[in-house]
Amino acid sequence: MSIVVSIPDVDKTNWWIDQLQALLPGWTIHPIHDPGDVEKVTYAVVWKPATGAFLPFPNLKAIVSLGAGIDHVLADAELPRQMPIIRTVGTDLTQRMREYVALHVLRHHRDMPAIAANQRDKRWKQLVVPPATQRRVGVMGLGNLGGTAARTLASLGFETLGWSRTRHEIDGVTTYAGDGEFADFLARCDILVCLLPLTEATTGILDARLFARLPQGASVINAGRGPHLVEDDLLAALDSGQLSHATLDVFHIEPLPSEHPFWAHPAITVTPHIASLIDAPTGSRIIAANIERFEATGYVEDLADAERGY
Ligand code: NDP
Ligand code: OXD
Repeated sequence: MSIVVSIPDVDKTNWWIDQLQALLPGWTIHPIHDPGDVEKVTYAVVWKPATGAFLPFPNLKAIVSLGAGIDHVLADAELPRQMPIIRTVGTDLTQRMREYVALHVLRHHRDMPAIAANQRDKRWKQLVVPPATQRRVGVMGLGNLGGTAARTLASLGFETLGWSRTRHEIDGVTTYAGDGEFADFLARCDILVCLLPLTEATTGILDARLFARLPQGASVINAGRGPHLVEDDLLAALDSGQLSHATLDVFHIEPLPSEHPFWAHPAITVTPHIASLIDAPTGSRIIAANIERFEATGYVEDLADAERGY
């Protein structure tokens, strides 16, 4: 019985292999490029696997995504059909994301980019902002991460809204569902947070049409996936003043190329896909438990729905 691990960063691969091996002593764990007996490989733990990465393993039972998103697995055109995909989620991931969302929503709410610019110019200017109770924050995606982020924002006093594909009920959050309620939701978002999975339906969702539906001067935080955003539409909306600021954690190309205009844009904050970055000791505990449970029962709660795309 063996497990292969595939992560683009070699140092990280070794870190994860060591952690997983300590937790799964009955298994042999290999890097995917040196898998040992391919017949024995029954699980693959992966982040952004190469196209065709799973083809050498005829007895694979499941793929484990080293994260909540599975878009990087579904991107493989040669992915074996009907292969179960297990997400790696848990309270550490949701805790980190709620911290990130609270930090950046508060930063936009309290106009910190303008205050920081004033400090650079040694300008003493008291900006008056409304209290959180008069600031409307909308969260796109109300799953593990978006649902927790919305609850956190509501607990900070924000007028909190949430939008998802199917209807959700969350205390203190006004919820909207489906395409039919999308425009009403957007019209009420002074700050918009994207925590959607990347699917056919959500690719390019953060575009000129969406920005035009937000109140003028709104700001946007994208911690979902880079391809949710149409980059030129964002630059145009910032130039025209329709948007005041954007905080972006995820990008079409990661790492963000050094010549990319986002790096130096005064109204864009770039963070390097760290909104909720799971560490190997924590993630390995979740993955080991999921592999053991899947091995024993053929089921885990964190199974993704590949047809749905998340
Ligand atoms: P979940 O699967 O738990 O939740 C996804 C949510 O998005 C659900 O509420 C779902 O609606 C909603 N949704 C999906 N498609 C649509 C649609 N077409 N229209 C409206 N709503 C839709 O995912 P998580 O919360 O665990 O993670 C969300 C994403 O966050 C991940 O896929 C990943 O891309 C990103 N992520 C980013 C990280 C970072 O560090 N930047 C870290 C981890 C994840 P419904 O509930 O009705 O099904
Ligand atoms: C994830 C991520 O999907 O880190 O977990 O982006």
